Order: sequence, then C-alpha cells, then structure tokens
Amino acid sequence: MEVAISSARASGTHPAPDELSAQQKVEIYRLMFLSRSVDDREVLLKRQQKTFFQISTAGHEALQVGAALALRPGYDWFFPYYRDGALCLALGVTPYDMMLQAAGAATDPASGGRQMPRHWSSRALHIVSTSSSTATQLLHAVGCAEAGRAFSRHPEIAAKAEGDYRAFHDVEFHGDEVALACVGEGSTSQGEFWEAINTASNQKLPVIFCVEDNGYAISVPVEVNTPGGNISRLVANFPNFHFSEIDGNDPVASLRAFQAAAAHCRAGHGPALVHGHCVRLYSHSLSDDDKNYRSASEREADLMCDPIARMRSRLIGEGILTANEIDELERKLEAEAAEAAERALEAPLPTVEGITEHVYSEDLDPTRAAFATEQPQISSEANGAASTAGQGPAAGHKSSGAHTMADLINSCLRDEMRRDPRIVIYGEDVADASRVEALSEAKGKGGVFKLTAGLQTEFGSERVFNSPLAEANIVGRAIGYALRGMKPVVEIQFFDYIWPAMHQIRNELALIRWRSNGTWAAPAVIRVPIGGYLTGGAIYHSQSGESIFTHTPGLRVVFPSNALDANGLLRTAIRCDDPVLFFEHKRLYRETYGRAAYPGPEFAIPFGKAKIVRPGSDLTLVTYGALIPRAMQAAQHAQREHGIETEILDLRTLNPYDWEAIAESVRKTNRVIVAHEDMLSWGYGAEIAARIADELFDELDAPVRRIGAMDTFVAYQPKLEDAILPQPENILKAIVELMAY
Ligand SMILES: Cc1ncc(C[n+]2csc(CCOP(=O)(O)OP(=O)(O)O)c2C)c(N)n1
Ligand SMILES: [Mg+2]
Repeated sequence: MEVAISSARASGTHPAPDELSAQQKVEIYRLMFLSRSVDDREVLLKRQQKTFFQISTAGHEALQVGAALALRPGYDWFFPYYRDGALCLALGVTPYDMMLQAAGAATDPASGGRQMPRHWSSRALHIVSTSSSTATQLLHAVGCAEAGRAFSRHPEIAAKAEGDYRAFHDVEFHGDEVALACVGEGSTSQGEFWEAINTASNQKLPVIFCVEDNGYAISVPVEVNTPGGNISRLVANFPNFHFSEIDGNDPVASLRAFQAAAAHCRAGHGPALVHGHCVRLYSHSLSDDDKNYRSASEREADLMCDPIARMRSRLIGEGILTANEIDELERKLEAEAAEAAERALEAPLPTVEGITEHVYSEDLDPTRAAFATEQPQISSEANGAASTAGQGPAAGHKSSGAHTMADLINSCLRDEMRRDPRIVIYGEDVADASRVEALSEAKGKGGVFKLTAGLQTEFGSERVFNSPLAEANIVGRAIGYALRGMKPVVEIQFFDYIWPAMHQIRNELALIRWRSNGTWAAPAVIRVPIGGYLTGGAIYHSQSGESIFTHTPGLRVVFPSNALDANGLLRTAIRCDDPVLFFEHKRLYRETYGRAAYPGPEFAIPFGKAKIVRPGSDLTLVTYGALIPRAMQAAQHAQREHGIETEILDLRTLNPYDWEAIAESVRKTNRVIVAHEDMLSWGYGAEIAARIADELFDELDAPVRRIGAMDTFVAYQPKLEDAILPQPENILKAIVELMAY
C-alpha cells in the first residue's frame, strides 16, 4: 500500500484522485488513523503525568494527509505548525520520533528535549524547525522559496566555499520545488500572514499556504478573527494566486486541491492558498477545556464530521475493507503508537551539561584569530564605493584616511557581494531604483542614509532590491533565505522601527539553532542605523536600546565607533555563521572623527576584541559607539585640567564582549566608569558594572560608576536632547568625581 503512494510521489505522476486505487485509499486511512492513535496515546501519557504537554491533530487528519501526499518530502520544503501531526507522519516522521518529543528525550530528533511536543524539525524531510509563535513561519517559507529560486536560476552560487559560513551549509534545490506553509485560521489575523502573501503574490513565489480552518483560535471563534468569517473571501484579490476552498474533512478533496496547487506553483505561475474547513475534535490543547466556551450541540455537530469516521464508512461503503478488517488495522496502529510510547519513555534524557550547546555556531567562531587580518592594506581607493556613500560615484581621489564610516560600510558590502554571490541585500529604500529605467537619468537612492548606494546598479535587481514597508517581512524572509544557505544582509531603516521585527528576531532568528538542537541555523545580518545626537531627530529617529538585543541569546551584537572598525566588523558579520545585529550610529556615518583609508577587500576584525583607543593609568572608561568621540573629548579635558590619565576601551562588539580587556584595564587602573548613550537603568552598562563588582571587587579603589541617558526618550528640541543624552561634560564630571575617592 505504502509503496503505491510513494512511487507515485517519487515520480511526480500522481493518478487523478478520483482514480485512487483501493490500496491508496487504505493508505490514506492508515495515516489518518495512525495520527489519531498517536494523539490518543499522547493524551494518555499526559494524563498519567509521564509527559508534560499535548496538543492534538484530531479533526485535521484528512486535510493534512492530502497535503502531504501531494508533495515530496526531502524535495519540497515544509513549514508546519503545532497542529500538523498527520502532515508530518505522512511525510515520514515516525510515531517513535513524536513520542520522543513528548518525553523530552535526548534523542528527540526535532529538538533534543528543548521544545514542546509537535514542534517539528527534520533536515532529511525538509521540515523546518517550528516555533510556538503563530504565523511567523509563513515568512520563512517565502524566504525559502526566494532562495530556491535564486539557486535554480544561478546554480553556480551553490558551490561550496571555504573560509566562511558557506563551508557549513549544504545547499539543495530543485527548479520545481515548492514550500508548504500551514497556519490556523485564527493566526491569519497576524500581520505576518498578510506580509507573507504580499511578497509571495508580488514575486510569484512557489509557496502553498494551507489555512486549516477549525473555526476556533483557542476559545475565539472565526468570525471574531476574520471579518465575514471566511478568509478565502478576504484574500481573493491577491494576484498570481491559485485559490481553493475545500471540505477539509475529505482527504481525497484535499489531495486533489494540493495537487492542483502544487502544479500551479511548479509551473512558475505563483503561489497557492488552500483553505480547508475542518473540525477541532479535542480542546485546543490539554490545558484547555472547550466545554467552557462551546455549546454541546456545536461540539456534537463537529463529532459528526470526524474525518476518520467518514473515511472508515467510505472504505466499507466502497467495498474496499470490511468492518472487521478495519478493526484489525486500527488495533495494529494503536499497538504501534503504544509500543512507540513505551520505547520513548525509556530513552535517555538530555544532560544538563548540554544546555548551552548550539546557542551559537560550533563550526565557525567569529572571535577566532582567522578573522584578524594582520594589517589593513591601506589605499585611498574605496573600491568603487560611492564616496560619502551616495554623494558621487568612485572615491578614488580621496587622500588616504579620508573615508567616512558610510563609505567603508558601502565598500565592504560591495567587496563582499563581489566575493560571495549568495549575498542578497534588501530593505526599505535600499535599491537605487526599483523602476530601473529611472537610473538612466537619476543617480539612485541606495538607502535613506545612502549606505547601499550603487549596489543595485552593480549587482542587479535580483541581488539588491526594495522590500515592502514591513519590518517583520524583512527579517522573516531573511530567516528563510539563510536557512537555505544564502546570506541575506538586510537593512532596518531606523532602529526606532525595529520593533515590528522584534518577534522574528527574538523568537525565530536568534534561537532557531538552539531550539532545533543544531539542525537549522539562520546566519543573517541585520544592519540597523541607531542612536541620537542628531539635533532634531526626536523620539522616533534617535532611539538606542542595544541591551534588549544583548539580552537575547543566539544573536551577535556589533556596535562600531569608526570607519575602519565598521568595515572590518561588517566583513566578519557577513562571513560568520551566526545571526548578527550590526548597529551603525547615524551620527558617526559622516563624522570627521574616525575616518580611515580603504583597508582592502580582506580586512576583518574578530568579534569580542575591544580596542584601547586611549591609553591611561588612572581610570578606565568602558564604552562604545557615539560615546567614543565624546569620551575622548572628556579625557582630554581631564588630562589638561586635572592631570587625570583616562584609559578608554572601545568594546566594538557587545555580544560577545571582551571581558579580558576590561579586567586587564581595571586591574591596572583600579577605577572604572561604564558609559553608554542608551538609558541608564537596565542598560548595557548594568551588566558590565555588576560583573566588575562581582569578579574584580578586590581590584577596585572606588565604586563602579555608570553613565547613560536619562530614563526617558530623546526629545526634538536640541536643548532637551542635550540634557537627555550623555555629553562630554557629564563624562568629565564623573571622571573627576571618581578620582576623588
Ligand atoms: C504570536 C502568538 N500569539 C499567541 C499565541 C498563543 N496561541 C497559541 S495557539 C493560539 C490560537 C491559534 O488558533 P488558530 O490559528 O486558529 O490555530 P488552531 O490552534 O486552531 O489550529 C494562540 C492564541 C502564540 N502561540 N503565538
Ligand atoms: Mg483554529
């Protein structure tokens, strides 16, 4: 039976569903019933307190088995959600794998005991690690499809390369692959659903969205989430889509719908959306009781639609199996689930020692010496970089040392794009012009700060392009690109607007490696202009907030203070195998302070290496970003007016940070100030100060002092901005006071 289905799938020549053989129908029933048996066994285990969570597929089996049988595991790509037990079983996840998840066993192939059960992952089957967050995965499917398209159009870019992340990412692709992204009807209210169908539609991507409409999002009925109660009606006008709305309780209707959807996608016509009406036969999860919010008659009506009971009647009605034969099959499947559970409960548990494995890449350490080039190859040529990014074409006539941070970020992007064809750059306004014909008469935009100027012109619109104005879209797609082995280097236009992407950054990008126990990774780079001192930037163009991100394990956080560091650290960020948040201080983009010569296309700086930008013996000042020039000014005054020698340490990267450099300096000076532009309370400096107090207490001759902004936002009126943000005078005062101890 299984063989008949599998061979049809392998060859891609499915018989029309109406012509399904008896064996194929029995196989469909087998998969549906096996899924229910696993559910019921898991429910039992949870009630016996042998496991800790359960969320069922009951009622969704027909829709999911139809979807799985229309697609190809290990060939197409799958972005399921927690309700997709039957889908994953039909794709090849075993009942034992599922029971290992329930047990939280070390050998749980999805997460090694880190995630709840039914949070899927299988590299071999192309099932990408699932989170609990509703709808985030839809954007990953979009990015995945974009990456598949890029590899198919340019197969040469898939070639392995040594010396960067590419050495650790095997690329697989097929010209006619599709990505399946599943979601509950309630979760279609998330912005990410709309952001995903926007890009899939616009770019005609081969993504099949499956909306599993069971009428409830926990206790909230569909009409509350969806105006008019029907998602199909709302999405109907998106171009390039193939739509179908089906009875999700009928596996044959489902198979037919997904075959048609896949044919549309594989032919390159665009995405598809299959809206299946199904039933949720159990409560939302074992932590929920639907009797609290559903009427008895409604629940009974759902039971009458049970797709398993229906398929059973069909097999009997069509004379395919007798009731006795079905009973026999069901007993076998229940025994299979029970046996899988028993074995899984004996499996070894994860060790406490392994908890921190896979927070970051174990393959490529960005602090390693290989990222330290001996000397920059000093040259006045910024390698074609738009001088003061965007002000003109080549920067070849500048004298050595004259390049701004903006120039050297632009030239790093350009050099890396020349070196690594897997890099794509996108974000809001980053292209020179989406309507390329304009470029014959216009010089191009290239970012609101012009950091990406000229890149679309050199590398083409497939590699440098504008995104929709939607930050979750930018980061969510980057995850999809990165997990396929591409290198998205995306821009969030202003730090102040990173928040719509926060969910993707915190719950997806930063932890996909850890939660999948090292199976998946998304080493994307997010460049983010940050900070104030702009005179008029006000609240929404001056924010800092880096500690929110250094408080997120899995993310590297970089914050350069000058042109050369920005160039070398960005290169490491791009070559590295971890996701990197790359903060660029807007005020420093074109400052006279910190300009440098073009250091050549191989200049890199390892992460976690602070730099002493001013040596001193009396006091240590630990800081970064725009406070570096302000601290330098204060230190000069302190020396001139008070004879105090301040040592200034530029951290350069905030995660990892160079504890050894801090400790060494504090041991020498015995006095320390930690300063940053961001608000004082709960800021980045609190962690550093606490650690110094904890580990270097005996070395201190004075308390650890902190400097930061007032605990408020940055105001528009310059008089207020000056008072809110730390100024050289504040730093000078702190230096003098600390020396008085
Ligand atoms: C972003 C986010 N918000 C809230 C939740 C909590 N939550 C989990 S499932 C769920 C309801 C989802 O309903 P629906 O999309 O219809 O899927 P179903 O469970 O019915 O299959 C909610 C609110 C979550 N996991 N993620
Ligand atoms: Mg629902």
